[in-house]
Amino acid sequence: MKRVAAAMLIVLAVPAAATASSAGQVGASATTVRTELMEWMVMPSKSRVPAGKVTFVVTNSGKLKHDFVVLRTNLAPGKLPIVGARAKELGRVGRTPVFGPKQTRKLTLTLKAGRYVLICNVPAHYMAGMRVAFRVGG
Ligand SMILES: [Cu+2]
Repeated sequence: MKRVAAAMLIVLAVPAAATASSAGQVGASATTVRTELMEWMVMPSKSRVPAGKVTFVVTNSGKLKHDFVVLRTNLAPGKLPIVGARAKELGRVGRTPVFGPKQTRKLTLTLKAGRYVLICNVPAHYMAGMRVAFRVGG
């Protein structure tokens, strides 16, 4: 929350015209999105970031093993096709390995503007609710 508040103050301090031009800028430094995984949720600290480098710092706050998959898709989070007990990873741009409780994995990706869905794709976890919409740019 502290980081969000600081970012809002910066935005407020910059004149409107400058804000508009900086919105299209592909940042030299990565935007950090802290993300928690648990049964049965994927909870990013931000739901929207500028296009460019994004570092997901993903913590497993649950009791089971999870993974974290980033998909670029216009489909709604709950509408991905299912194959067996997993979501079909259409438009996948990155993923972590499966990792255990209380562990953290970092995933740095260069993301284009568009709609994304963040999921855990351990069998049955996507269907149980481990999915969320995410937006880049625009
Ligand atoms: Cu999971």
